[in-house]
Amino acid sequence: QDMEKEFHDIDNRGDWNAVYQELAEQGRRAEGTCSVAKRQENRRLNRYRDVNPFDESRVKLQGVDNDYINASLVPVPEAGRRYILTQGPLVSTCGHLWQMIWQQRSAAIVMLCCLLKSHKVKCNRYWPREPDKKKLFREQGLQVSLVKEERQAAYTVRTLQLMHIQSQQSRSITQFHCTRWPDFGVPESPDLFLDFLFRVRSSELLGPEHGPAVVHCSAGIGRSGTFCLVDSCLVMLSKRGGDGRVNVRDVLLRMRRFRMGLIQTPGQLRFSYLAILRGLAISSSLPLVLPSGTNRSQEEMRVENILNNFSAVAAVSNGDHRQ
Ligand code: PTR
Ligand code: PTR
Ligand code: PTR
Repeated sequence: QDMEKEFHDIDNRGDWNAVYQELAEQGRRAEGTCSVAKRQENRRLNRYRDVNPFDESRVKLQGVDNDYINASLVPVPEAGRRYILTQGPLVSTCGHLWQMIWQQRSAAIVMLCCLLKSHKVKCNRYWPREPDKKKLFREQGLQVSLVKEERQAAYTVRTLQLMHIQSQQSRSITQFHCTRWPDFGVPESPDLFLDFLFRVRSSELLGPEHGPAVVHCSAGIGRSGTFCLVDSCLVMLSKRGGDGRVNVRDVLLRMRRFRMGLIQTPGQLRFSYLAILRGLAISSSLPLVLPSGTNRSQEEMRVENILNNFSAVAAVSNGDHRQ
């Protein structure tokens, strides 16, 4: 496998820092504008001043005066995946998060951070703690209740019920909460991470018959980017069969066209390779959710456009790289 060789080469050269910095630089050169995120009235809706959705790929709330939420739609067509990456909500944006989940018809939430770290709030709790306590989001006309909670050593799975009050319609939303992954860090081992990833996948909620899964950590870039990169690369490899290849760096750069800063450290990049290699070795025996036929919507054409623009940029920077 090319990827395995690439991994060991970089390891032997002790070069992850340089590889990561170069990728980050290439990513930054291709970044879009974030003018809506930076508007005065939206500043308080961002957890971090320096982590914003691009105008082109931000998810818009519907039917409201201000459609802004710090969330980006990240499609990976080669894997048949679409994710919404978003920040851990603030007290004032929990209702927006649920509104987005309702409107985008998402069925899964992948949460990769804890609520607190060293007494600092990293994400506001947007779900009720106990089954008999419902959380009401009056402004959005939505109500959330906890149906079931299953605790494992490294993650918790919660079944939540999201109700649209006016229509009395309810949907089940599954939240997969990974509880042992510090910001700017990596999970304890690839196997522990894959255990979580395969649990998420076996729910089949990442598939194209549902709205995009909502993936978040605190800023919605470092850990969320790592999760989505590993998931996508593993799907691509399984679709391509035994000796298929995937260029991890290219996949990441493409994803970074839709949300800035995906993967935040050299260690997270190295961990992604490790998890993909390890996942490849064990995935043959596990069910993967394969995408079925895709319908070309207007949105897909838009995505293709963004990617085409990107290819031009990537071609230039890859050229630089080979010299
Ligand atoms: N840099 C953030 C901002 O732009 O508002 C502020 C921030 C504060 C970011 C704390 C991260 C923080 O947590 P930690 O230091 O644990 O990463
Ligand atoms: N956010 C609710 C409202 O807007 O009315 C209030 C609320 C908050 C209700 C939290 C329940 C809550 O659940 P818990 O007590 O478990 O935090
Ligand atoms: N300015 C913040 C900082 O650098 O601390 C932004 C930030 C915070 C970026 C957390 C990434 C973070 O990690 P994650 O995306 O995994 O929550």
